[in-house]
Amino acid sequence: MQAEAPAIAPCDAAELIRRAAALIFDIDGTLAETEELHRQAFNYAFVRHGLDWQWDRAVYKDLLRVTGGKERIRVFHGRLKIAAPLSDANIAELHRIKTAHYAELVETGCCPLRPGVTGLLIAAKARGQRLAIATTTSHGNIDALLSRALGTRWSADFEAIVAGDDVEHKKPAPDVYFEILARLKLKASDCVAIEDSANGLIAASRAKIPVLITRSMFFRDDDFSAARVVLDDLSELG
Ligand code: XBP
Ligand code: MG
Repeated sequence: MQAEAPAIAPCDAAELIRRAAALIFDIDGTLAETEELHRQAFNYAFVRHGLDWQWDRAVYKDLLRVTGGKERIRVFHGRLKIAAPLSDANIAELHRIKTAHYAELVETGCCPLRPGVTGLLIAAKARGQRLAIATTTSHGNIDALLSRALGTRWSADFEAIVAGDDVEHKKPAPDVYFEILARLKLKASDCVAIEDSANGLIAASRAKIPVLITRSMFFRDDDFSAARVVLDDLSELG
């Protein structure tokens, strides 16, 4: 494993956050530990579709190197050399079932925001900082999670929201971050990206945006050496 980012004291981490004109949040793994629910939703969709596929946590952890649920299904299918062909329409239908079930799981309230997230959002708003979302998941999934966690008017606090299918290339490509910078009309150095995975770190770094990592369940041992700060969670910002 490569060396960690030069450890800077949490107070410096808080300073990095405070100094930013805008905070750009990733969703899955960063605001909430949603990947376990995504995994359960994928498995539900496979059963509903009559497939004997079941992704356990170890398989899913490996598949998470592939960003995008539809892309993940295709890569898994490709590895099953003997599998019957799976058309784009089949994958889209599988993903539709998965997304609908994910929303039902989120609606139960079983996936709260991670420690420190709500406090950071409140403090950032009080400081007049601009907030944005740059994610690989879908607008529907963002809305399901944040409506449940922050109320139905959650989007009023986010000036720009860019989801995976809004851009040509998903993370680790920088597309979502370039689109956010364009919409905010800010320089990369004026912002901080808050991420949980190596793919997210690479995407934001390619857009030259400083990155704060909040370690998450499936990506704890990713290489975060390019991050400005690596925290266990956002409650360390104080
Ligand atoms: C994480 C992803 C997404 C989710 C599943 O996105 O890579 O694909 O795993 O959501 P983030 P979809 O950039 O927020 O960490 O099935 O909608 O892709
Ligand atoms: Mg993430």
